Amino acid sequence: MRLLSVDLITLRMPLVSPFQTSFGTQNERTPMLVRVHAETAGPTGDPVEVIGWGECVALVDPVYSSEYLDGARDVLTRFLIPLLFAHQGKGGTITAETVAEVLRPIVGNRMAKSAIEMAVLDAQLRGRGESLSAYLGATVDRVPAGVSVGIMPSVDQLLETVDGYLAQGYRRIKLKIQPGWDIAPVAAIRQRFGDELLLQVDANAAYTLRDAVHLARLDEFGLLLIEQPLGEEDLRQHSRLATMMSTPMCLDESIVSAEAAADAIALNAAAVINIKPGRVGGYLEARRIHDIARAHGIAVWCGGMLETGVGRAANAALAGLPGFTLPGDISASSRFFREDVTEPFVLEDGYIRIPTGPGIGVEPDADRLAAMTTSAVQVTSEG
Ligand code: OSB
Ligand code: MG
Repeated sequence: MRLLSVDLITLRMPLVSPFQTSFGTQNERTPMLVRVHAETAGPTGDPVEVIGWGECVALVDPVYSSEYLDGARDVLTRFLIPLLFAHQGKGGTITAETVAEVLRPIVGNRMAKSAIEMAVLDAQLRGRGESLSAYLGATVDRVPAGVSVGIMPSVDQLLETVDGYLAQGYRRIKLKIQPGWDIAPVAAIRQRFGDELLLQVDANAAYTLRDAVHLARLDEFGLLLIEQPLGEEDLRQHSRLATMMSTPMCLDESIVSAEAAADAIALNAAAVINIKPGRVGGYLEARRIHDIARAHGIAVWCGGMLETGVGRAANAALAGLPGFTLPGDISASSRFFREDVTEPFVLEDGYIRIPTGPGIGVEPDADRLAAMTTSAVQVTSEG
């Protein structure tokens, strides 16, 4: 395709309730959408002008990973998008499948890279009228919805919150844990809702290997998995911890690429992998991780980063691939937002329907987008 312009649109969206994890409390989300305007091959091969959308999942502060919103905007504006225009200026064409290779000279910054690759992919698919789910190889038309439940001020409030989600139909509960909020909330949930409930926990790197004996107390509760108890770079230590407890080890923060996934599997550091397209550099790398895990018999599920309908649509498509055998953090828009920038995703019998339209299959509503926008920058070939 021929890139014409790229807009980086930052939004402000209040959360319906504070979301507390071991790394902090979020009261609002400030997603950055990427809007690509391009000329690409239409259904008959003739050029058509299209718009494509991407979403950058970086948080405001570098507390989940090293990337953060202002840094992602900066690297996109000053390095990544100019590299694409430079490639084009030298006669190269831009395709979703080659974006990562063109951007390879810039190290890391995977959330920023993912956002621009996603927008290019959406534009390319919209041009030829193909859905992202068909492109990626999804084999179902809906995915079971799981919900990530933050750390609460009290166990009573937690039970009430989980009760509400189960009443809405959520099919799997993930509890955020941290030292001081782990065994007791899990025990209370099991006691109240029984052993059949699909339950898992996520520590966001809040523990160390010295906590192994304590964490092994979770084993009696029949959890699906424990997600990222140790640090991002602690692959060997996760492997060691996995021998000290029976709850399946799942990695999130540590899986930054297909290479990291291959290492984690080889080291027995992960029995399960949480795949987040933003964290690994895009939907194409996410699919490669799915393929590697599947070839090794490792279960995967699709993580979330409080996405707007834009990212949620694409995550649902990815989660439709056959290796996604566990419910993901793919919830209704209302889990986080009173108002979404797209038509809201809703639960239908505990499932989220995968969009079938061209590209990601959804679009921001122009009025809501304008109302939520706090800043917008445009990058063109003129620089
Ligand atoms: O660790 O999975 C995580 C949200 C922000 C940052 C990290 C994580 C999360 C979630 C998922 O738990 C939230 C969602 O449903 O989008
Ligand atoms: Mg996680």
